[in-house]
Amino acid sequence: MKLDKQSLEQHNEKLAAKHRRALTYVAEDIAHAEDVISKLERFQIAIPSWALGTGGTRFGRFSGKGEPGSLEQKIEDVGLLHALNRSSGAISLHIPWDIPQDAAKIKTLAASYGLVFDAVNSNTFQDQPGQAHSYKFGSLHHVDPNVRRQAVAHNIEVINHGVALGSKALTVWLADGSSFPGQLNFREAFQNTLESLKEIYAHLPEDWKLFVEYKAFEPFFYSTTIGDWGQSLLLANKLGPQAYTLVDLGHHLPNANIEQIVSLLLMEGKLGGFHFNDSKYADDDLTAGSIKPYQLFLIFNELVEGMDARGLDHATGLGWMIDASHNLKDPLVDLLQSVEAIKIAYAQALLVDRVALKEAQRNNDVVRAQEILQHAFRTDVRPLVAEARLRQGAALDPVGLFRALDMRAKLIDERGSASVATGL
Ligand code: AFD
Ligand code: MN
Ligand code: MN
Repeated sequence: MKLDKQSLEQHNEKLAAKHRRALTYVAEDIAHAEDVISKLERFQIAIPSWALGTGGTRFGRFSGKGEPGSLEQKIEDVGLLHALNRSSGAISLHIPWDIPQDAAKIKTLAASYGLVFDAVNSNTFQDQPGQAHSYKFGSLHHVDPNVRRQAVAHNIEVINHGVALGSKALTVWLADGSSFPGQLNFREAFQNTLESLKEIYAHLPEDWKLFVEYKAFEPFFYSTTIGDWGQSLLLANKLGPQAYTLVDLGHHLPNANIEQIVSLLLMEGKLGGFHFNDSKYADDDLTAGSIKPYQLFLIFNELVEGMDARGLDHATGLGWMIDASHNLKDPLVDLLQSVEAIKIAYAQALLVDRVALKEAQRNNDVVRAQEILQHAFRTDVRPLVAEARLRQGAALDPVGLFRALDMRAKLIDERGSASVATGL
C-alpha cells in the first residue's frame, strides 16, 4: 500500500495555517531556527524489521492483524512510515527472520520507497530447525568450540547477506549468560566471546562497523557475558577500530545514568549506535520518550555536545535505530510516535545554549546550568519538527493522516487478519 499524493497534500493544506502560526511563534525566539530545521530534515532513524508485527510477552501474543507476512511487506510498511514522516529512510534486518531470496530484487524494492539497509542483526539466541548445535547454554561464549564455530559461521553468513543489500554494519546482541552462581567461569566465558568475535571481525568488509550490544540481564538472570558498557567497550577496544559499543536504552540496570555513559563512550570514539526505546522497569521496549522524555533529552544533549566536540555529523556519525516491541498499540503508529519523540529530543538538544552552559559550569553556577537545560527542554519544538517534515514532502501530522486514511484497515484488507510477522 502506498500513500497517495493527493491525500497527503489535502492533509497538509488543512493544517497549514495553524502550523504557520505555531512555527512563527516558536521560531521568533530561536536565532538559528533555520539551522535546526535543516538538521532535523537530514536526521533519519532506522526501523527494525522485527518491530512491525505485534510483539508478545512471555505470557502471550495478541496479534494486531494485517501484519507484514514477508520481507517485501515489511519493506512496504517501512516505506509507508517513511512516506508519512520522511524520517525513517532505513530498515534493519534480523537474520534468519528476514533472509532475502533475491537480494538485488529486495534492494530495488527498498529503493523504490527511498529506503536503504541499516545494520544487519544476527540471531544466536534461538535455535533454528535443523541446526546441529543448541544455543541453550549460549553461543559465542559457549564451553563447546563446536557451538562457538556454528555461531561464528552464522554471523559471517549475516555479514554476507548485509553486503548483498548494501548494509554497512553488523549488530551482535548475545543472550549468553548464566542463571545460577557457579554455572559459568566468567573469565573463560569472556575470553571465548572475544575469540569468537575476533573471527567475525576478521570477516568484516573494510567500510563496515561491528556494533557490540550489551544488556544487564534477561534471558539469564545471574550474569550476562556482555552485561554492561564496560564489558562491551573492553571487547570493542580489543577487537580494533571497526568495533564499537551499541547503547540500547532498555539494557541498563534501573536508574543508570545513560547520558554519562554516552558522553564517555563518545570521548573514547567508541560509541557506534543506538537502539531507542523507553522503559519503566527493565527492557520494556516501550515507545521512545513515552516514560522518561527528560532522560531522552539529556541523552541527546550529550550526543550533540559530544558529536560536535569530535566533529561528527549528527545524521551519519552514529547508527540511529529504534528497537521496540508493541503489544498494545498498532506497531506502525507506535513507530511514528517513537520517531517523533526522538526528533523532538534532538531538536531540544540543538536549542541548548552551549556557550552559556559552559560559562555556568566554569562558575559552578548550578542554578543557571539547570535553567539552561530546562529552558531548552520546555520549549515546544514540535512546529520545528513538523516544518522539517513538511519541507521533505511528508505529512504535518503523520499519526493523524494514518488514522484519517484508515491505513490499518486497508492493510488488513490486503493481507488478511491472520497474517503474522516473523520475529519474537
Ligand atoms: C534484544 C536486543 C537486540 C536484539 C533484539 C531481538 O535488544 O537488539 O536484536 O532484542 O529482538 O532485546
Ligand atoms: Mn537492542
Ligand atoms: Mn532489548
